Amino acid sequence: MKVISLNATVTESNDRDAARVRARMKKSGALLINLMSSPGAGKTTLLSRIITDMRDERIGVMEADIDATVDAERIAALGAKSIQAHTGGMCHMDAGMTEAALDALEGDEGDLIFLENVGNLICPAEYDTGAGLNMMILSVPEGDDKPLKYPLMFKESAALVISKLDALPYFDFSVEKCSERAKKLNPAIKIFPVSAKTGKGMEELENWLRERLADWRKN
Ligand SMILES: Nc1nc2c(ncn2[C@@H]2O[C@H](COP(=O)(O)OP(=O)(O)OP(=O)(O)O)[C@@H](O)[C@H]2O)c(=O)[nH]1
Ligand SMILES: [Mg+2]
Repeated sequence: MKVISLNATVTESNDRDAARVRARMKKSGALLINLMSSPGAGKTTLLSRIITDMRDERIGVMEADIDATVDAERIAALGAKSIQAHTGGMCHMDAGMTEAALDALEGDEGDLIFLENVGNLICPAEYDTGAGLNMMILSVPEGDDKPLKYPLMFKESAALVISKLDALPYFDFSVEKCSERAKKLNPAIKIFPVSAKTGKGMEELENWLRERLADWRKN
């Protein structure tokens, strides 16, 4: 029986699409940020806070979900440009899907374009979307052991947002242990403990995003 492995074909094709997306974003000057996390870690809440705080930047959001339009509606209610992408059952966005979402958003004009990836700690980390920056959220109720169990997303992310910090009194979550585990996988990872609910830690994260945008436009 002849057996062929198609994994490399899929990866190579996605890498070509991702390079095209990245070149497009470089030309437009907008920084595309791929935001990943498990379901309910707080992606849409964090983005809502960023949109409210960073009124000086033009922000667009592409919401990717298997179904529903609630997240895109939450973003649109804040006055930001948003679209909802349905993945047709897929548990992640790849670069071709991201390109189609950018077309729908008309995302070539703007400062920060966020892709809220499908809630999933595994598959999204395996696909380069063409983003200039990968960022992930781990929320306090999920536990500080997640870098041990889902290492790839921590390796692929430039920043780890530890969210729902206001819930620390109710969970056995050590910010220090979690940070150590993440840094062991990815020594360069930036860690931002925040509460999108109270606003704690948001300024540091938002300043860092402004710096990343300036770097993206310089280099
Ligand atoms: N206490 C607290 N709750 C939060 C915080 N951020 C988000 N939440 C709550 O967590 C729940 C999920 O938040 P979402 O922002 O919808 O999470 P998500 O990652 O976008 O979820 P999916 O798109 O479904 O994967 C909601 O009930 C939020 O109100 C926070 O900083 N503190
Ligand atoms: Mg969401």
